[in-house]
Amino acid sequence: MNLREALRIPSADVTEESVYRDRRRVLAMLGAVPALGIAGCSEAAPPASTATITPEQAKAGFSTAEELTRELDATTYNNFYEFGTNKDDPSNAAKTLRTSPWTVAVGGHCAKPGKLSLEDLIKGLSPQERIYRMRCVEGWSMVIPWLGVPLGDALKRFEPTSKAKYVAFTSLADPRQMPGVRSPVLDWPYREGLRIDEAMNPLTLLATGMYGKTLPQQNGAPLRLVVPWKYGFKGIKSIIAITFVERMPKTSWNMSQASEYGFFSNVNPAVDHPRWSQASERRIAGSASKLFAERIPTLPFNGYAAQVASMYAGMDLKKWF
Ligand SMILES: Nc1nc2c(c(=O)[nH]1)N[C@H]1C(S)=C(S)[C@@H](COP(=O)(O)O)O[C@H]1N2
Ligand SMILES: [Mo]
Repeated sequence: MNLREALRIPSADVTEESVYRDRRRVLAMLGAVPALGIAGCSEAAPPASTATITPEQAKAGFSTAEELTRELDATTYNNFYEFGTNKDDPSNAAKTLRTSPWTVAVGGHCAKPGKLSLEDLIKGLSPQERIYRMRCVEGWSMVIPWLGVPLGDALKRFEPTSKAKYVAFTSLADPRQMPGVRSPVLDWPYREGLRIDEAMNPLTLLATGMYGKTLPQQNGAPLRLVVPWKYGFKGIKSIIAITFVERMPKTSWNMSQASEYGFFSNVNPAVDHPRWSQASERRIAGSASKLFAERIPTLPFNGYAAQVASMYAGMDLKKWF
């Protein structure tokens, strides 16, 4: 009998947030080790619970005691335009995305480029749970428990050279599996990028799971980026290529509307989107209804200023929005 059976945890069904919370409490008592949410090792869910955040975790920004978004909301209210532009399109259409085998090409300015399986990309790195706020540029936010590895730990192994000033990311764009890619809503494939120091920041996560389980397709399985101090669109999903580059890479939303979506896109209540205010957000958490969730003030760098503001010292954040 494995741990999952012992705890009578259903493996297939969508677990409600309350069940997840209970399970984490039980696992915390058992002292279970955190596991990456990848196929085959998902039975040991992470031990951390919001009740047991250490002062160190809180200081690092790795966790928060804020109310979690319900798993059902985080997995049915999505932006993943490769599967359509409505919030429920990804959860309805992405189940057919084949996430295994999955290969990631890592190249550009580095000493050890390579094409690796997802398993090899993260092999030997210590899996972590991070409970992060996620603020979408559209004005809503969630609190999501992710599983993954720090991006910097994964990137260091490729030995980026001094020419690696930025990191570019590319999503899969397969029209046979992704119906949205057949429409020119964006210039496919979806592309994103970070400055190298942002990529190496301890908060930046390469996620393979959420809510103690493997990442669902609609949330960017099997591998997506999570950069909690930036608007959600920087968190590129279903990554197939990571490239070390010298110049600021082209990014999908900036290419589509440069006046509305900057390269940096740090969450900033003082810089409004040209078509709406960014001063507050609808927090989708707990039993709050998605469309009428309470508005709360948006914080600079999404509340991670203590951890990241120093990277932007001396920069005009209105100009570099
Ligand atoms: N490839 C790809 N990545 C993407 C998107 C997308 O359309 N395609 N949408 C982005 C946006 S706008 C947001 S807010 C987050 C949403 O992540 P979630 O659905 O897991 O909450 O994914 C981001 N990553
Ligand atoms: Mo977003």
